[in-house]
Amino acid sequence: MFKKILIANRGEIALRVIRTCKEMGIKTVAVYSSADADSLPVRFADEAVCIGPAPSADSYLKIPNIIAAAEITNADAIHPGYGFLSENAKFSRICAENGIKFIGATPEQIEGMGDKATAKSTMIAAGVPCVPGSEGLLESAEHARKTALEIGLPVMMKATAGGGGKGMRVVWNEEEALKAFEDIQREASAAFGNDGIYMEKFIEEPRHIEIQIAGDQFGTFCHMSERDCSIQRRHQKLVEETPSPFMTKALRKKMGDAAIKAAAAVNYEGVGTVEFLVDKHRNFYFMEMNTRIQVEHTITEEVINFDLIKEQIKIAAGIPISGHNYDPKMHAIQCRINAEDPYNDFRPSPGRVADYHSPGGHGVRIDTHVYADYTIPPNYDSMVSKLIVVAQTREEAIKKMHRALSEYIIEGVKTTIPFHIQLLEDEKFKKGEFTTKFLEDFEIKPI
Ligand code: MV4
Repeated sequence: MFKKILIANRGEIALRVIRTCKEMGIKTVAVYSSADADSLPVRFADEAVCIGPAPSADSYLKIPNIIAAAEITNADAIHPGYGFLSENAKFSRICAENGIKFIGATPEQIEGMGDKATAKSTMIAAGVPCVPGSEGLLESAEHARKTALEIGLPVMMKATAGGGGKGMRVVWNEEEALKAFEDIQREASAAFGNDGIYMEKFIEEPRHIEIQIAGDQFGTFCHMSERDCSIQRRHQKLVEETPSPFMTKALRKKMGDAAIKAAAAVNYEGVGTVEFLVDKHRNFYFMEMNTRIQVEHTITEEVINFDLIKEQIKIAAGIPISGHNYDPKMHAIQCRINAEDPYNDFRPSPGRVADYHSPGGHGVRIDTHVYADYTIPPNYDSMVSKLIVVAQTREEAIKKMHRALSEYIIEGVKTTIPFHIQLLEDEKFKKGEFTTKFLEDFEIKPI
């Protein structure tokens, strides 16, 4: 087992990883920017190293500084959390070259999954269901127009280097296909330095359902149930739950098997997530594979009573997986509490948290790095905390979450708490009737 892990991240996920390391008897090194000198990960880690000034590009993304911190402290592994360098092939490679175990995917896996058209070809070859579409990349605007007619309108055009909603367009007619090709090509070459574009049938009003998987160095895999992440706004998830209210036992088995096929096709080692689009007929299609721990891993932990960070560290150390395929008996929901103003287009609201009181009680979990008098810096994402509840049924989980939100006191910054309270009171949401389009039509009532 590792003796000392450096956590190349900040905020709640840095704290989350430190907690599991402590329980496993592994020493920890926090790295921090000058904006995070007073943060809880710095206080709770065994050692802490400043890696630069506030901007991420000069600190949490600065590979030489992080590697130097690992060498100075003699860390034998690096946990990258989510975001920042967690899916950076170059960082994964440099860690390996310096004899430091990167707790994440290999450079080859990150590159293979990062190029969406390549990832899709790999999945088709492995027998994972994908949205019908172009074979490989489109060569020209005219090729795009012809392919759109062959596939059948509407279609979606996507930059192969995109993902998470960047570089994509819905196309409803031939003229739009011509224009979308030119537009995406220009945008993608500026944004990603890669102008490859592919096309697929547009799935209208899908659900976003993802499967948590784990695989070890011995080629054993398991799927650990799903998460429904359809409640998103501009590709930012706000609420996640498991099980999905749309799931059936038969669909879970089919999607779980497909997720394992996807992971096995790239010899995946570690914990990961396979994202699917699910249409109203319960057809499902591979979308992306995430080779990192995700923000919403918490709800899976609650329903299967299992520490996914511990599993991640154990797999990286060469220990066989201890998870298995699950049909969860409990229901968990996570609300992302962001320092954003839901009455003002979710505008970021960083600043000093003047007062802070978090809810508690049976079945309530909070993952946060925030405390009273903490100042949320403007340099990073605006997440304040993750509020997670677990209960026997979805109905009880919704009631518990509503109760917990009503106890939550965060003063000095605007938060998404009022949004969450109203969402939980929505009749359609309560019935589990929602797709990725739900928040487009959801209007928050004035106070
Ligand atoms: C789609 C789609 C409909 N049809 N592909 C958005 C993020 C990127 N990973 C893929 N996305 C989509 N791909 C086809 N063929 C609709 C979306 C989509 C979406 C997917 C998941 C969650 C929220 C979404 C919001 C808008 C569009």
